[in-house]
Amino acid sequence: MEIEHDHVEIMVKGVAVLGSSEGVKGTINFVQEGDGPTTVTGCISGLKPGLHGFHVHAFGDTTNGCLSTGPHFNPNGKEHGAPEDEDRHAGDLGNVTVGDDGTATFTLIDKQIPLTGPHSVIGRAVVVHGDPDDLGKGGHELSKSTGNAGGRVACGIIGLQG
Ligand SMILES: [Cu+2]
Ligand SMILES: [Zn+2]
Repeated sequence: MEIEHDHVEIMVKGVAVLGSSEGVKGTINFVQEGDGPTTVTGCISGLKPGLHGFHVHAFGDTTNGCLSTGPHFNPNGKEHGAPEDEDRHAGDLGNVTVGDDGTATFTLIDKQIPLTGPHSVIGRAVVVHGDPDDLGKGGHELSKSTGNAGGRVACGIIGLQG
């Protein structure tokens, strides 16, 4: 009897525990099957209600807090944009929506943040901002680089999860 191995896909998981000097807490989970898209699920608390920019930044370095995580992860040299845009940083995951209770629970699926290969986001960082990401369309001088999303209120290094 022959066993088919063609459709066996390896599942890789990552997790980031958010740290913050401003009382924000949260956990972000990442799952990718084979070379499919990555599913991100998150639960964050302690934020002001409304939209908050949410990105993968280039470095998993928090020696100087969230500042040392560098710019948005951008291996293809693009401009800042919305998750659905062709021209976007790989790390541009848009906004998370925080309710009146200060918490956000969300799931998003994205093709530009793999957990394996040369553009893997393992070892990089997720960052939550104080203000909404304008998705490159705000006309501000920072719109095309950061979405003018304000300060970095929480971040966490994306590590491999078993
Ligand atoms: Cu950011
Ligand atoms: Zn960006």
